[in-house]
Amino acid sequence: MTTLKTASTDANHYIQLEDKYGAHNYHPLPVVLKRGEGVHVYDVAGKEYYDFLSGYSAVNQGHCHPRILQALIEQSKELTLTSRAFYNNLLGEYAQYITQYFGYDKVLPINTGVEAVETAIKLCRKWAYKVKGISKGQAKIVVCENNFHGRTTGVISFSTDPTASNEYGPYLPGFEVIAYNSVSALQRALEDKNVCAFLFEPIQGEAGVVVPDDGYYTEVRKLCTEKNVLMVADEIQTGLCRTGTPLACDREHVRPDIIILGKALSGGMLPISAVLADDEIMLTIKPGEHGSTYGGNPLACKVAIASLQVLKDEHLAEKAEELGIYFREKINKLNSPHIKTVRGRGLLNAIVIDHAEKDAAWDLCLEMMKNGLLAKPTHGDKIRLAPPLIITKEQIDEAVVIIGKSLSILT
Ligand code: IF1
Repeated sequence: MTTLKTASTDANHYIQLEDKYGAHNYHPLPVVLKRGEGVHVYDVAGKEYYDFLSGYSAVNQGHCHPRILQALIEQSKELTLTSRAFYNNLLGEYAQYITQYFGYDKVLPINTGVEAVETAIKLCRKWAYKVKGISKGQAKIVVCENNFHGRTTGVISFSTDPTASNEYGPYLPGFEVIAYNSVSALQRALEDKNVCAFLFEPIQGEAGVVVPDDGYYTEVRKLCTEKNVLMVADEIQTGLCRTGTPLACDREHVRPDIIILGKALSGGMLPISAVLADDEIMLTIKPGEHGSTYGGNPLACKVAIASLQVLKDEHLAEKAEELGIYFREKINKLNSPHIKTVRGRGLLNAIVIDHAEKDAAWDLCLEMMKNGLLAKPTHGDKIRLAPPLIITKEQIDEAVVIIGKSLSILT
């Protein structure tokens, strides 16, 4: 009988356990976290850190937000899972709340972000055949270079990142890759009558927080409308106030045909994702044609309502917009020769490191960790900097001091 060792303050104990018994599908920073509260996380030795990754934008509301936690605790004592074989007293209320919150007819509740992306792909194909009238099996979806939409074999089939897709073939057909932020490339792609949808990230997160030109969403909307092609916004990372507006597409007052949400929809409590669309699209899937064991479970419904209420009641979109501008100004004022640029919208930002040493970004993250701030490089020379949206101006000041101090290791 294996006995769980008593809690240790020795980080190596936990790192070695994970190394021995866990798959090696990540390369984490050497820090072992035990507690989170608001913008801070604490390691097993009790050291405090600013969390500038926020669970990849899943804890926009801050770690263990009391109001979301209360919803989780209360509902977990009542009923956590019914499956969709039966109705429950929360799914209808949640569906009404979230559809009115974002202004769509219906929601399809699911669990992880990539499941929601897969669901959106299935909806686009159903709509292609049953509404647009594309020949069965011929529907095409246009996607962008350097996309990241999750890691199922279907979704990595249209990834352009070899690390995410190599040696996972054979791949799902029916996708065309075009340049991101290129209206002309989209225009050309939509000449193909078999195209049913354009799936894109309003800001490319994994690619290193790549922000498209102002007006891109407006142009995409116009082209998709003209060509009767569904505009599908993956707002899993950019949505829920992260980029300074409730949805990133709100910045241009553009309404996609399908919105995909995840991550902060639960405030980091458990996997909750959702696909929002109007009836013409959503009702192309009939009973029994799609589903999931946990999709729409009452615990997720309760937690998601609380998570959405917190975003609104605490004005987190406005805060992200104001503090994002402040943060980028403060980073620029560091005038570091090793920061090529800082870019982003709201509190989804990244710095691009300029240094001959290829591991410079990683080394900087290790130094920031020592100085009490956690962030991680993406694609080599970019470091995503995305704290919970509840951060204060004073805490940003402290964080920028840590970043500035840590940059000194890059001689
Ligand atoms: C990892 C980052 C990556 C996403 C968008 C769908 C999904 C994600 C725009 C899938 C997930 C996570 C996954 C995580 C690292 C992180 C990430 F950009 F957020 F940093 F990878 F690009 N659409 N993003 O960002 O959602 O199934 O994970 O719930 O896989 O390493 P999921």
